[in-house]
Amino acid sequence: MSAKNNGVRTDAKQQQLDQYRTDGTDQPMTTNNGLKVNDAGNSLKAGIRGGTLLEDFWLREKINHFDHERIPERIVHARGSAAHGIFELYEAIPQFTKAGIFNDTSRKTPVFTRFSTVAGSKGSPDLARDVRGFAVKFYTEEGVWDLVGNDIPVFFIQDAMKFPDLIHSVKPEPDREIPQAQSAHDTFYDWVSLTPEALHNHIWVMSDRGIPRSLRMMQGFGIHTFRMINDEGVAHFVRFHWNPVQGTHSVTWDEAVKINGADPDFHRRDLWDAIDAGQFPEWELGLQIIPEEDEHKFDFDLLDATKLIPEEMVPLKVVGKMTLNRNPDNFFAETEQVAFLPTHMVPGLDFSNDPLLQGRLFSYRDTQLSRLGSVNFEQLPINRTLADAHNNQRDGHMQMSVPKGKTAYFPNTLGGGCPFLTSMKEGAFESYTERIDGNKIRARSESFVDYYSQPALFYRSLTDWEKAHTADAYTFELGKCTYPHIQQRMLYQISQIDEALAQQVAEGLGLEVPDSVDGPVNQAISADADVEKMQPPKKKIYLDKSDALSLTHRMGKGIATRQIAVLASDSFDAEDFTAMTDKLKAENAVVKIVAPHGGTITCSKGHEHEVFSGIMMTESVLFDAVYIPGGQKSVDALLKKAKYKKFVDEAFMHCKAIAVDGEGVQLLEATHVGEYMNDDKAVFVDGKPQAFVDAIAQHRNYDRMEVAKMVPA
Ligand code: HDE
Repeated sequence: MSAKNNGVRTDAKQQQLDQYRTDGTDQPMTTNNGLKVNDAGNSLKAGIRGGTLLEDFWLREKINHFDHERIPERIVHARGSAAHGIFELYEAIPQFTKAGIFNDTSRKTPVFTRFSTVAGSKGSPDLARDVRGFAVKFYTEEGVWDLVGNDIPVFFIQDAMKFPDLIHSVKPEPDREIPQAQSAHDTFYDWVSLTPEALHNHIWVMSDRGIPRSLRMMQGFGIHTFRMINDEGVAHFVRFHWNPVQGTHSVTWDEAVKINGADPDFHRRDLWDAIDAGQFPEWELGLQIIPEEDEHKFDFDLLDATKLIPEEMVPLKVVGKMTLNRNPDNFFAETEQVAFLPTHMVPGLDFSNDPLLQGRLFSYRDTQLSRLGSVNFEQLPINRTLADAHNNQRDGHMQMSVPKGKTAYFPNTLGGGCPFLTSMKEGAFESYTERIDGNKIRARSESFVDYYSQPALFYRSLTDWEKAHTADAYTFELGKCTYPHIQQRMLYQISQIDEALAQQVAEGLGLEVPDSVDGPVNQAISADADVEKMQPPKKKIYLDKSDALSLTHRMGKGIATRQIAVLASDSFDAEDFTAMTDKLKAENAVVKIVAPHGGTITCSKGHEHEVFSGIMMTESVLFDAVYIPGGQKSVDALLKKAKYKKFVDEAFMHCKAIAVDGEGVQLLEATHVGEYMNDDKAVFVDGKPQAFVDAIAQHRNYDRMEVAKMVPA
């Protein structure tokens, strides 16, 4: 029983799980039946040029297995990447919860975390403008706890009933099956413009948050309000936040579009490479804890998943840290077969009545049955609990355990009353005893009817460059819509968030912002709804700004894992190069030489240096910053290839840090950067390694944004 095994260390348990990892090194090839085989390339034939024999069980097993290699991809979140790691607790919080994971600071709880995009298929590019999934499986000693969240703190809808409509509208349109992994099309905006509850999540996606620099540089949120319950049965509401130690950063839309072509696996590769290099990504877990009695003290409903709780109103209590430190051994067995379920809960935590969460509690087990094909999916190695599991569930496809004994029912005497029941004091899961007093009703609470206050708060909290990117994104997306009535209705909805924003977008589209729309602003909730009551009231301003919402306040620490392109050719100046790259490497940045050709180049001291990529095989958008060492011969070679100028211009246009030493400045002078380099706080002539490092740590110099628009890259 799990209660008895709670003392077992997870490391030993982890080894138990690892027995399922196989390794063919030094092993003979066999059939699935274990027969050694001597040929992997020829079928069994009647004569050397004759027909293939049905008898060839080895051929049939191999082809038959291949024919069945795919399982249905996830309906949403199909494209994903994952890693193993641990969660460590800084401080026990027994006053809030009895959950073991939040009480024992000596534990290193294993985790498996999968990041994903929502809309695209499994093979879609990583830099789609989208919400990102952020799902964490904690293998706790009391059982698996899945915190299945996103990188944006609010969701599109308030009630599970609308989820299929949301997803059908954003997925490729069903007649032509286009566009792939894009929200920029008619059906999506038809739906959003009629569903103002979606506007808050939507403005986050239109902001830089929709195109993260790295999966390692995203926040994560449980979104819903959950409950924590302590030993005395006292409950607190809680919201979960993951904050990346490396800061929260994004790319620009122009980069996103180009990265999708240059390296569609950019995020997946970045996560893998960082872990492979020992630069383990870390997130701190913060809790917003609210006493039950404060449930109604806010200007919004805590059960509404389209509302965030500003950190200025309920500060985060940081309680622990997740470190991802091991890449999966096998994508399919782990990342594809992992099954997250919001119903995977542990004692001391519980759900709230958020109607979106309540719907999810049904959906995920259901979806696993169709994806993984068996009720026994929790027995797959990646899904197994570290706590022992015993019950009277039996049989089904692919039963992997061999239950012993005569009894598969309860109560029994023939099985000695086992598996036996455990009391709550002994660690059994306990649902919070919540008093419910109400009518059975299919309706939306009026406390959910406020659609513009929080998108407006979000927009007000952005800096000018974030606002400008957001306006550009709306313009791009609506520009892809072909029905003027959808564009107009959307413009009206945006104007309710912020008039100036709507004007800007309208200008880009060559349209006017309408003063009103035909019919109710909020439609299609229910034919019997009191439509008047469901129309948005006046915007509330309970906070002027929330700094926590702007990326400028989420810079993080250092430049570890930042990709620095060194543009150089033979005879580059070894001294400049060494001074700069030693500094960058000391900060754990990744230095990559981009030369006119692959292979190696030789520096002024005659040493050979490995080239990361020839200039024609890479793009500036794949790097965070650019360095050009001196050396006349080297710079002359760079000046002969137009792609180098494009590389530098693009880095400048994307507001990245650029440093040059000695003759390297000639390349800048040959580009548009030359015109502006003396006034730019992130362009450094004559090295200045420390200043360069500091500028990279600031991610981008967005003060340059207006100037950069003049660069035709
Ligand atoms: Fe999901 N969601 N979802 N979702 N979701 C799935 O489950 C669903 C929602 C989220 O890496 C599916 O195993 C419904 C909110 C993530 O494997 C499916 C509703 C949040 C992942 C499903 C929601 C999420 C999923 C598809 C409305 C953030 C990927 C495959 C009631 C808090 C997990 C699967 C992974 C996956 C249904 C709303 C996050 C179909 C019905 C809100 C991160 O079951």
